[in-house]
Amino acid sequence: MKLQSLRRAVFGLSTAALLVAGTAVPGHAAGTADPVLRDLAAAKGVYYGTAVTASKLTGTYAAVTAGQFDSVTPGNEMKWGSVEPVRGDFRWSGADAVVDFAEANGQKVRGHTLVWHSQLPSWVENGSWTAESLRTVMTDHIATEAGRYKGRIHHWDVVNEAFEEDGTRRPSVFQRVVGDGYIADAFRAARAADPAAKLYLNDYNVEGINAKSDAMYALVRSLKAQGVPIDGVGLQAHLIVGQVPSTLQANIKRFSDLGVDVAVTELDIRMRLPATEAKLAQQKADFKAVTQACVAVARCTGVTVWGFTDSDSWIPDFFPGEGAATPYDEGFRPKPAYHGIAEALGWSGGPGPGPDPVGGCAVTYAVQNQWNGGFTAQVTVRNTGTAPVDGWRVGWAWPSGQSVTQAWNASVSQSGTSVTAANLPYNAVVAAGGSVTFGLNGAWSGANTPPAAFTLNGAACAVSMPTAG
Ligand code: 9MR
Repeated sequence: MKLQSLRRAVFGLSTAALLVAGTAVPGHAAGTADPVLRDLAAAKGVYYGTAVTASKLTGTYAAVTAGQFDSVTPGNEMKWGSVEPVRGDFRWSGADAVVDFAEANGQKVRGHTLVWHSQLPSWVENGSWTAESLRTVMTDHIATEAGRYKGRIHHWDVVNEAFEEDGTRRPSVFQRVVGDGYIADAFRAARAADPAAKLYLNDYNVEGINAKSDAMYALVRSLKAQGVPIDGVGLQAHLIVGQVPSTLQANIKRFSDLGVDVAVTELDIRMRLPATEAKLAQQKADFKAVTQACVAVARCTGVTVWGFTDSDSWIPDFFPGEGAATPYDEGFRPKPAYHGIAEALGWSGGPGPGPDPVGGCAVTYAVQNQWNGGFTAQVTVRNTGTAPVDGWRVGWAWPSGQSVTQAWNASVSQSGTSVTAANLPYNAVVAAGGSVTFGLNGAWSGANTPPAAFTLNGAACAVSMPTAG
């Protein structure tokens, strides 16, 4: 079915991005045998997710998000400050866009986050509240937001970052005004709003066994004893290269032994720039170790990376001089970390030694005819590598909601906005330096923006547009 072929079409997207960017990055072999993380994860009984930025969900960014991951977390779009910056003034478009994208691509959504001291609107932070009035504002917010997405969210981060490093409660406005009980109140409100969602307590620097995770452990035990509906603990995992806590797996295990699920919710592993081969190799081992620790414990449900590409990471802004914290580089090329994740998920076809395979492709996309609601396009794919291609799949994402209605000289399928065109028996082989052309009719409305990016057997192609629009 189509999703499967979409995933096949986008794996390893990055190799030939070197044609576009013009620079090769050492040690990043991304051959056409690159694995699909979401399929590997599913076979291990976990999910593999990424945080996303709603406004970036087009082109290659959308194709990799849909192709590689089976869960998405809106990086910012569901935070209180995003959805209700002014009391009673709701802005759902970003959050809606992420949920719609996920559903179109067969992905789950981690809702992030209902109650947090940060990115909190000033009307909440600075309101003059009594314990009762702030509790009501908080539970109303939960009812509104979790209610809006009822049945469409697999995990909610109900309360985020409730602790200080020494294990005392963070003095957020909720803690100061409502008191210790705000956390139980928040979980009860979330359960009432969306009974199907698994409800998580999420925090950072709680990956290993330490004072902060001890406090979280004690709280979870006490909430469970009181019958408060908590289902899981989120370990954010904003880590530093070479510093994966040695007690990570034991910590996951002790929480799971309390009767809650555990998820790694915001994994990134930063380094001081520039990235070197040695640091990238260590980072590979670190992503692999974190993923393995989750796979090893039955109640660890999955891992989410906090941005899959270095071009969409919070690290350089918050830690000057540091970065390169995600599994794909800024040009969407998989880094060794990506293969480390795949290996932890059971993949054994790692790239061999030596340089990237010589290969590449160049796509010409021409709209030959366009009328109200319809168009005809011709796609020519040139094999710019030095070896013939035997069997091809060309992938792209429509930027403005187009759909394929008919195709010739290729077998075309579409899932959500993502399209895969595969060879027919008579045109499977494309000689080195040769090309293949296929055509399609499509439907459009509003705009008929040409695709910005194409892949050939998972590798990105150079693109030219002789007849845009
Ligand atoms: O990724 C988010 C970034 O775009 C925001 O600027 C930042 C503001 O605090 O929040 C980032 O996400 C945070 C997440 O919501 C909670 N854990 C820490 C993450 C990194 O700051």
